[in-house]
Amino acid sequence: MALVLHAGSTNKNAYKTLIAAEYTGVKVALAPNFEMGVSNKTPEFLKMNPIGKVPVLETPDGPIFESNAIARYVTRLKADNPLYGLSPIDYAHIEQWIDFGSLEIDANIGGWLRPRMGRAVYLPPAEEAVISALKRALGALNTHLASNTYLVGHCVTLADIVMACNLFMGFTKLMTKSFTSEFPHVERYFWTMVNQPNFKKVLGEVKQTDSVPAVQSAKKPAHPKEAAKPKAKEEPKKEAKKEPAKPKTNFREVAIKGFWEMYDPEGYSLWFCDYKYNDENTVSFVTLNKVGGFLQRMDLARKYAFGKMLVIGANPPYKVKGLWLFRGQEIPEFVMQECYDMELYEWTKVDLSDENQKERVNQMIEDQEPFEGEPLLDAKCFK
Ligand SMILES: N[C@@H](CCC(=O)N[C@@H](CS)C(=O)NCC(=O)O)C(=O)O
Repeated sequence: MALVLHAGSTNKNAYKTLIAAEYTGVKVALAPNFEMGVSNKTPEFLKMNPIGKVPVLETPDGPIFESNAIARYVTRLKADNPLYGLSPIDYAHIEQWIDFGSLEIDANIGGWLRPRMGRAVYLPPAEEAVISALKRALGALNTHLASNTYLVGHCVTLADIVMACNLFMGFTKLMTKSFTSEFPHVERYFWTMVNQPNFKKVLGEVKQTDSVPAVQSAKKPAHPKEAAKPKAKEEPKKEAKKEPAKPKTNFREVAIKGFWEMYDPEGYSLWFCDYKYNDENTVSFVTLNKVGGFLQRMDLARKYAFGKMLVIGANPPYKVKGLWLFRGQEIPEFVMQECYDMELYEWTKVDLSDENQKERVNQMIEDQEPFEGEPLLDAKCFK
């Protein structure tokens, strides 16, 4: 009789047990008709796991929760299982890597993924902290794997199963090739593991994600991006100031149409700016401060300019791009001379006869997201 594992069929924590069961020759079957959020909230389920989380394994001796504990149990059903190492020191190292995989890898992948899926509050500095902790852990793992095919000894152990299942979430949901290429031994290790026949039976064909999911807006915290107000012929009033985002409905209809109606192409010119050193924008709040500083220094031009600055990207390095309206056909000379930030940007005059450029202006005014295929970290308005 198969042991029954309560979990959805795509749960990476359940994969740990299913793969260990393949290696061990133990029969484990997923509970039929399991429905996440329903089956695990029933009184019967809560008797097996009072926190109501999956996976849970039913055994003849009672239920077990916590995926690592379940995988250990299944592994120990076979005496002298090589998955558990051949000596006390191997055993200790297997436990070491199981803990490392759970606490240093999985916890940070989860801390990165949950806010992006709308399951926790998204805060850019918090995301940076988990990505940086994850990179630190992957760096250490990479160093170990530079001279080891497996985590412990010379064959697959439970440590590899747990580690690969934890990495699975990262590789399939968050860590693009450009992210993982910094850790070539981890890449080699992951692909070797998931292509082992016993892994493949459970995981099927694994494909690396080619993008980081955009933050689900429902739970995005107050992170107001300013709605631009067209000011073509008016005197701009104040320095950069935050306003709550306006609903996008009819924004294009009303505000953007209004902008073009008021825009005086003889008296003003529009310019795109592109930060020349985006590679340096590796820390979100430093990048945001840099843009904030630029807007403050542009205070001297507030009678002559209106601007919109976008900080773009799901991950560092962030791109900084902007749109500026200056009085006259050229960027005023004194702005070029007085505001040193100006030379940090590439300036391109908007060609209004080009519909694509005009559309890009609209998108920048509107804080369109995704912008050029990427989410916005922030949008700042100068007026
Ligand atoms: N440390 C637990 C984590 C279990 C866990 O977080 N399970 C998630 C699904 S992967 C869950 O059941 N969430 C439902 C809930 O939070 O109510 C383990 O490894 O089993």
